[in-house]
Amino acid sequence: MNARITCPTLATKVVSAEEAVKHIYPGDSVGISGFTGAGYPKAMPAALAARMQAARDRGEEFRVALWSGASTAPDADGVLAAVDGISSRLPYNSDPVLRAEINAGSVDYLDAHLSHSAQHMWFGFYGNLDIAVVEVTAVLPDGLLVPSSSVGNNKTWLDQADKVILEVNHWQPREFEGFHDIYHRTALPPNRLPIPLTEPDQRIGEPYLKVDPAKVVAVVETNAPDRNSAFSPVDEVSRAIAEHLVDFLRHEVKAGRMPAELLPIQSGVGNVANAVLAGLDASEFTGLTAFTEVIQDGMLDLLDSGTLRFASATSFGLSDAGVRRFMDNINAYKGKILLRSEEISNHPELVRRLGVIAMNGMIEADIYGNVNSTHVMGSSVMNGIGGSGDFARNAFLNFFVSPSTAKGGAISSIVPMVSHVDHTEHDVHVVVTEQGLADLRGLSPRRRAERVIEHAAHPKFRDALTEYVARAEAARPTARHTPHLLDESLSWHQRFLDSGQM
Ligand code: 0RQ
Repeated sequence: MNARITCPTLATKVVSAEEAVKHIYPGDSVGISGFTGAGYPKAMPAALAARMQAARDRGEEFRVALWSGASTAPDADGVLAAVDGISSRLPYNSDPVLRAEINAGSVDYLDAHLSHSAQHMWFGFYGNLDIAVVEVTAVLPDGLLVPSSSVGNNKTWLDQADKVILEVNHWQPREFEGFHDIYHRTALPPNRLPIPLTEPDQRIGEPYLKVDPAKVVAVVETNAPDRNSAFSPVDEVSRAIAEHLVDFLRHEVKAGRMPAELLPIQSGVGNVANAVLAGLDASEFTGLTAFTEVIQDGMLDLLDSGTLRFASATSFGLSDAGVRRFMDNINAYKGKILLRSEEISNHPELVRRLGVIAMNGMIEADIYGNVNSTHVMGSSVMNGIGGSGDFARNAFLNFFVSPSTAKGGAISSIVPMVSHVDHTEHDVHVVVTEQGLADLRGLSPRRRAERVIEHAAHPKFRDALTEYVARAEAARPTARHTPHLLDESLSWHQRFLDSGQM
């Protein structure tokens, strides 16, 4: 028997991807594994895309609703989007082909808080899940599943789907067994109990995923790598952002608001977030923990240097070099990393209890502290809210980071009014750009505006922002709590659309 598939019942179900894909029909809801380019099915998406193309060649429609943990990769979202095979998508996407289809209006995108996606499935808000396609590392004799490089929503998809296709990926290290903590006690209101996690490194579940073998219609073997994109090298701007942020953490420790080893950190996706991790690594901080979503290259650096002693997440988001480094030293990382379901890694109850320090990228912030993480010029989605809302709203302290300008200086990331709101002024604590850091805690809207303009806006746009507030205050003496000129508040965005310059 195959060393990776030692369950007699499931071993009899091994077939080719071309055979397995016959279980997926037009109009199905398909729940796939995958989170930031890790742990997504490697063979089934291409086989499904080929089946869709063949149907299209016969003049038949073949699209599916695609659900995942978060983003996947060109050989999952990408191949399906290329044949226009996705009718709707949740809860997060970063694939450029699919993004273009969403922004062209041909795909319905449900951009959801990641902590909500599993529970909304359980609540029945998304309808029936016809089939789950989940990558695993191995199938054990009793049918237990060793998860692979991400957990995401796999537990929920396996529990809830009518049918299941397993992909056993021989490329994933067999040593993954023991890297996961799967909490199987999901309960629905009014029967929910507290989740018994009080430390980032605590195990509250089991190392395995479970599936009813009767639901498994096929097992497919693969041997293919995860595909994550590489990060841009840390530049001057992101280094300055990281320095402001790390300095502020020092200040908070000195002020007695957090311990010397900080509180558990969460770091979002993107180049700037990765640079912030590099900034922490270069600092004197040591013995930190992470309660986060993604282990990116920067997190491995922190673990290697001892800056970080433990990381809880739901996925790896490593570059090719990062994957090699992890694989070569996998046993040294055992006990320092745990991957959990995203309903646990991002759970508001746990983020609040642990007092997480949340650090996430943004597209833009406004002078009053509202943050847009997802939309360019109000209408085009970039990636999605991901876990940023789960962490930001419930964090002990949150940071939103971005260069103060975009597109070569044509766009100010600090605007009179954000063109889309993901995180409201009530949620946002600290806005950081390369210009400086605006600590908005405990401030009224007008005081926040002063601080954001002075500390975060690019000098080129500062006067115009200050003047905007002054004119707004003068215009309506009885409306000075959050002064706005409604006919002008989004004029910066319109000017960019009209002229290419804010
Ligand atoms: O686009 O590459 O086409 O030029 O946005 O910008 O500066 O490289 O920043 O890689 O850190 O990503 C918010 C997108 C930032 C990310 C975002 C354009 C800019 C460029 C990227 P181009 P940068 P980063 C947990 C947390 C939401 C999800 C989240 C993100 C591109 O952090 O997706 O936080 N966050 N999840 O040119 C127009 C502006 C712009 C702008 C930047 N003001 N106007 N375009 N850009 N600012 C992880 C998960 O949940 C999985």
